[in-house]
Amino acid sequence: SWFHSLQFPFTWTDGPTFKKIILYTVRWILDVSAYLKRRNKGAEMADQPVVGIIMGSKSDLATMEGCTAELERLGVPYELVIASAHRTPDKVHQWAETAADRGLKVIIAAAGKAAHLGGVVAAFTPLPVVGVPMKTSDLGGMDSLLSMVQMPSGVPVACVAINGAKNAAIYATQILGASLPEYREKIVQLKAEMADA
Ligand code: RP5
Repeated sequence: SWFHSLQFPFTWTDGPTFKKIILYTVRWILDVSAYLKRRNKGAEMADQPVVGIIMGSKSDLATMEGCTAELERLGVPYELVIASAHRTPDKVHQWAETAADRGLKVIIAAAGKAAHLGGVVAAFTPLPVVGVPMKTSDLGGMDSLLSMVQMPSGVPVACVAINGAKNAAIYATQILGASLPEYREKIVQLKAEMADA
């Protein structure tokens, strides 16, 4: 081969040993650069939100902290926006329409009363939408629950319990875990912890 035909005029070591030194050095450089590439890619992925949380009002935030806390515990990067389907419809439209291209994989939509936010978001994105019906003062959240769960055929919104913020986080992670082993592993761990408790 071209490598074996190289001539080594050096006197401090014989040809074969010198070739080995070069070979090991080149291999080492390639290994280190591959490792650095993997590490940088990992860092980029870690920063990239994969779950998008949207909620209709600031008043939903306290409840939805149960969702963000669980996503953080599970190591799932997320982005969060407050936008209302009836008060700021353009903002909802723009956010939902660009969600998939921004790298999001699942959407969690929290809203109360005539809770149409999840359905509106689902209309603008191919991503799966999980709704969290907020507990309300007048009807206890039954209004939010029925609004979300009764989506007409063709535009589904999955729905957790009234104020089921934590379950929405776990469910979103399970959706991610269907194709990404690192998230599936988080759910396996979570289940093992629950069994131990
Ligand atoms: C919905 O109406 C929100 O999602 C919230 O749950 C409910 C009440 O909103 P605020 O009047 O507290 O802003 O849009």
